[in-house]
Amino acid sequence: MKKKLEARVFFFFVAALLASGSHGSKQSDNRTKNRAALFIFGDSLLDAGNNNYINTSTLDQANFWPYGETFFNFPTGRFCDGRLISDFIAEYANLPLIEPYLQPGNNQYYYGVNFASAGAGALVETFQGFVIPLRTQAKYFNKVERKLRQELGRREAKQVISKAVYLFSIGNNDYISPFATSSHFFNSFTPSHYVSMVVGNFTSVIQEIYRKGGRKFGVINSLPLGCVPGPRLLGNGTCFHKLSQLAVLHNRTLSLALSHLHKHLPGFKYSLYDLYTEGIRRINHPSKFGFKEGKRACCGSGPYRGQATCGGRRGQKYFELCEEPNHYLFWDSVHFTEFAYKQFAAQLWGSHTSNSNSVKPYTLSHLFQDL
Ligand SMILES: *[C@@H]1O[C@H](CO)[C@@H](O)[C@H](O)[C@H]1NC(C)=O
Ligand SMILES: *[C@@H]1O[C@H](CO)[C@@H](O)[C@H](O)[C@H]1NC(C)=O
Ligand SMILES: *[C@@H]1O[C@H](CO)[C@@H](O)[C@H](O)[C@H]1NC(C)=O
Ligand SMILES: *[C@@H]1O[C@H](CO)[C@@H](O)[C@H](O)[C@H]1NC(C)=O
Ligand SMILES: CC(=O)N[C@H]1CO[C@H](CO)[C@@H](O)[C@@H]1O
Repeated sequence: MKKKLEARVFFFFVAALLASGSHGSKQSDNRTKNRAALFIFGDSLLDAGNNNYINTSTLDQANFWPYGETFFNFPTGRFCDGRLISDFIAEYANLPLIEPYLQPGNNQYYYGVNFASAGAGALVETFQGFVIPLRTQAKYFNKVERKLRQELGRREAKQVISKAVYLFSIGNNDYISPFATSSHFFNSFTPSHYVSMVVGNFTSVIQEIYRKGGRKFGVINSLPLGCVPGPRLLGNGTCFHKLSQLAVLHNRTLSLALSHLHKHLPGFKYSLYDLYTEGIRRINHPSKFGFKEGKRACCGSGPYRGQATCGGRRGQKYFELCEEPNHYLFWDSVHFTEFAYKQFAAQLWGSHTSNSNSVKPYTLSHLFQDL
């Protein structure tokens, strides 16, 4: 177990338990009207602190300084200096911050809830035992759906579910884990078979939510995995090709799978955000997007600050921290800064200033407005 932990130089992340309810349907009436809730699933790109409440390692947690140093002024569990894409989306949609499912006392789901868990993948094998896999996140959603039905009644609950937007970032860890652990699971498959399993498990969760009445899905594809600071170490300063190849294959397969669902499921709508392409653009031309540094992380150690030592709680006390996170594209060995997430969120939302062709076929604001 220890060996396996130490071998994990870099990684990602993600949510869940059910608390009992309090408010009756009368009070919720106005809250659910004319407003779409936001349910969040996936990995560390979207985990707002669920992993604070599971038995895992500090590799999969970010609840210590300097995580959270800019916006929240305390470590919330987000793998970032500040807010994540999902936090900005909630703000644009006039929702409050969407709380982690496992956060004690969090049992109000009218605005949605966050199930994401850092390190999680679509496959249960991915960082097994340390994360909340997507399948378990979906089970927690089923509990939430049942609770909404009990509180609001079948009809109103159904409305909340069908108006809601379901936001996902998943797959990154399924591709990182084979290089970060000594597990041989990955080696039993060809890359394309492996990718089809990842996307297959992902879309089966989407279909399960669709069967419960969910209709509006926001999906963030894989980031350029080989070109982030941690994996760049393995590539001797260039992008780690094997990992980027998996991300590209994932993006193609995912894009086809979603358009297939769109054709075959009545009422199914989605926004697919091409984080891969937008990430590469900023890595290659940081100054065009307001960054001073596109390859080196703000927090960490070693070349590119690619070693996952940010915070000094992961087996090595020494780490470096930049003065101004907003000058950097990357916050730590695999994660972006708040400044970067804000740009991605604006594009995914489709705000007028973002001017992006990287969200298709609908923008997320379109899905939210479509009540
Ligand atoms: C809902 O809103 C209406 C006016 O918008 C108000 O009169 C009513 O009291 C509200 N109901 C609840 C339960 O808050
Ligand atoms: C947490 O996991 C460790 C091993 O990873 C184990 O020794 C410990 O008993 C677990 N604690 C709980 C509360 O489950
Ligand atoms: C889901 O992943 C498992 C491995 O965890 C695999 O055996 C199964 O075939 C996958 N399912 C789909 C629909 O691809
Ligand atoms: C990186 O460089 C070292 C020494 O120059 C070499 O042994 C190693 O094979 C290189 N790795 C890659 C992935 O190119
Ligand atoms: C590099 C690459 O292949 N990017 C693709 C990722 O997937 C999207 C579809 O969402 C394509 O448009 C990109 O070209």
